[in-house]
Amino acid sequence: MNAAHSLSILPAVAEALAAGHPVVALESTIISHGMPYPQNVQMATEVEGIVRANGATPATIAVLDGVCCVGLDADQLERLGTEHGVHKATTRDLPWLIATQATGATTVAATMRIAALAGIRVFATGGIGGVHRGAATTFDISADLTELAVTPVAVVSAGVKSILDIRLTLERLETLGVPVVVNGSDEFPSFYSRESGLAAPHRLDGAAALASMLHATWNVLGLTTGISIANPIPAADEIPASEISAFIEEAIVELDVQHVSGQDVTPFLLKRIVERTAGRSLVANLALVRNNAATAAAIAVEYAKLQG
Ligand code: PSU
Ligand code: MN
Repeated sequence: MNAAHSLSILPAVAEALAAGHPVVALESTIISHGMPYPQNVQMATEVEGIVRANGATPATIAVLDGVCCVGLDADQLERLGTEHGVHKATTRDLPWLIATQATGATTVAATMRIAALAGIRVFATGGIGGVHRGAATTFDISADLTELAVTPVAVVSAGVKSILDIRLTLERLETLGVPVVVNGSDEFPSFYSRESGLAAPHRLDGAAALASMLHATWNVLGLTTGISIANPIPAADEIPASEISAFIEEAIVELDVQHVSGQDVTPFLLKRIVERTAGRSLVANLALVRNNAATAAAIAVEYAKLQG
């Protein structure tokens, strides 16, 4: 086993990277553990189309049979969306997956790491992980935050879901030295909602301004951190925080009752919220992922121009 055999880049992605054309990474935990079938595979396929329509090449990332794949074909997307026993993989799981030739759907953290290996700088997802409510006793803080501290990839998300403690998540990102910026809003968004009650650490409006911040981070200052770009859900698709909060509280209580812990916490909460909102949360989730894919592609296009 050597590095060349453990990293496989889809030809279309490799060509785009070699030519300096814009590429957008996409994660796969959202496919295998974040949404039900068949919406997960439809979403993954549609989102790749949105990235293309906005001028960039999509690269969905996963580990298949021990190979870190950058760019997946239709059969591979279907496999991730349907196969049982696909591991949820954060960065620390990657060595084991490679060593055992296992299959894993990559979280934001693991996707960032593999994207960086391939030379991809922009990544679109739904929501990032963060500091869980009750972290003072559970110590449950997503490895997405520590990865953002060390891996130079810009992650476009709809902010942080209120299954997490948003205030503490922003504190942690500050401590870790991760630039955080909100696209087009003065408030940090909370995934389903444009509001969270917390101010945006910084605000920029539009892809060109955001790309200039990527350039400043890596090319001017030589920082090696990631960047968290929060892109609020479109107003027409949002679910007010007041409507979803009761469902989230109930799902969190259920965690204890059912003794759910560790890496199962986030997938469990996501599934419960979809069930409790009778699918309404899924519609909002799909809308914000589409929006993030379009924004990320536009940023990748602008950033590529700055590298010319
Ligand atoms: N939040 C969502 N949807 C998701 C996830 C988070 O709204 O699908 C996934 C992402 O892959 C994220 C991961 O990186 O959950 C975080 O898991 P954990 O909390 O175990 O670090
Ligand atoms: Mn966790």
